[in-house]
Amino acid sequence: MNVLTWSELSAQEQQDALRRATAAAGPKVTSGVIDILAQVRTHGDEALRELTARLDSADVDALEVPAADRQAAVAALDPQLRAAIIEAAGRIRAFHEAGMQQDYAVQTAPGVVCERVVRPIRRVGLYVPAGSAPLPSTALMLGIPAQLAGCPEVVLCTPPRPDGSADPAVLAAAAECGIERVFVVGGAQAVAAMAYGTDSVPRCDKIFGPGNAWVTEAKRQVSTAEGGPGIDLPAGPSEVVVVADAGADAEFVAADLLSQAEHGPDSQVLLLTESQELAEAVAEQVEEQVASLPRADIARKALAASRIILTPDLATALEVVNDYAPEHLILALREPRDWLGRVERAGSVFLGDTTPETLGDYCSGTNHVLPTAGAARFTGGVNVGSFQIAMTVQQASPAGLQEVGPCAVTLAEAESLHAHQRAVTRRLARIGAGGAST
Ligand code: HSO
Ligand code: ZN
Repeated sequence: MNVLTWSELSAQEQQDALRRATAAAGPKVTSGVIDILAQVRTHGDEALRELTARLDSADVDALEVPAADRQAAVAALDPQLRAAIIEAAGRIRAFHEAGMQQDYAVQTAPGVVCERVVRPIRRVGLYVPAGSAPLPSTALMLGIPAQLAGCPEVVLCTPPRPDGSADPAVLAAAAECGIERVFVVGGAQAVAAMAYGTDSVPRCDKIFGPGNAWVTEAKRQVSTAEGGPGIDLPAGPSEVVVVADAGADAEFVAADLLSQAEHGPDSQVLLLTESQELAEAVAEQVEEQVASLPRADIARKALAASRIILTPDLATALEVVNDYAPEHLILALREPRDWLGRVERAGSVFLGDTTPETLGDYCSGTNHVLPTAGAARFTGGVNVGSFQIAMTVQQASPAGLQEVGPCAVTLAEAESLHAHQRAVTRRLARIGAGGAST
């Protein structure tokens, strides 16, 4: 890994050091996605089968996995894996449940009550990737909050295996979240199916989930079309920043960096440290550990664009973190909690030497669908609220209208919106005649 000394870099070089490997989708992906969306929109299921044969090399007749197949796959799953899925689901459920938004009501003036009531999104579409490997954990991270939100219809799309079947662990995770509609469709064509609807796949109101550049671009395109579905986040290539002090363990830090580097060649991992000795030890450890990884090729590509940055002190490291706004931040510090207050922008933060990011990816309870590419500047990750609509409600009694109506009349006058004004004054005229009580 490249070692850079922050204080010796010009402003431009500092910016370059933090530049992410991937920016927006290239023209090939953009036009390829336009093409796929159009095919699915016009030819529905027939296009899905054709694209699946061509892009996933799988012949799929029935796009939906029948209930009997889902149950059989779950029953045949390795019991240890099934138990781990159930165990993880329990903690993810507990954490997400505690963070649910509540309804509330405020009397903002005598006789005027304003409320917020939360409603589930009616039909949600979850995308569970299986590019280099199927990700049952992603099915949990999306399915559990959808279930807690009370979404009445949850649709899950995942790419088929070469024999046309869905990955059994993804099916088990889906079953654990009560998902009853699973489709073997992947890539941009899955996003298109959920956005427009086909004979088999229902049209969804919001589409969730990570994916490759094609999936991300498809989500972007369908969500910006008129009447298109909502989307969760641009969940792009994985990122981790580790901030480590001289007391950190180089072996652990290197393992954490590699855990995200192995996701894809465009993953980005950064180490920020004030200790030259630790920087060197981590660089050495990374070299040693990567050699024995089955996904060494992928990790090496990601490492080529990744860096170790020596900062003059930890305070500067935290400033860099806030500029970069990483998806994951590991504070490998002696007193990590003391530094947490300085973190303003990160998707998910991991404190101390015994909290590997892997725990958040799978089973500690937090969500792993998180803002990437700097989106942590303005949003957090997926949560139960992502699957809900927060609706406001209000009721004014006659006395309430008398109380706040004049304020509206003055503001409507200032905006020259006389119909608005009259909607109040005509009522006030009548109430005035009859008198009002709260
Ligand atoms: N770290 C990924 C999520 C994941 N990790 C799934 C393992 N499985 C999100 O950046
Ligand atoms: Zn991961």
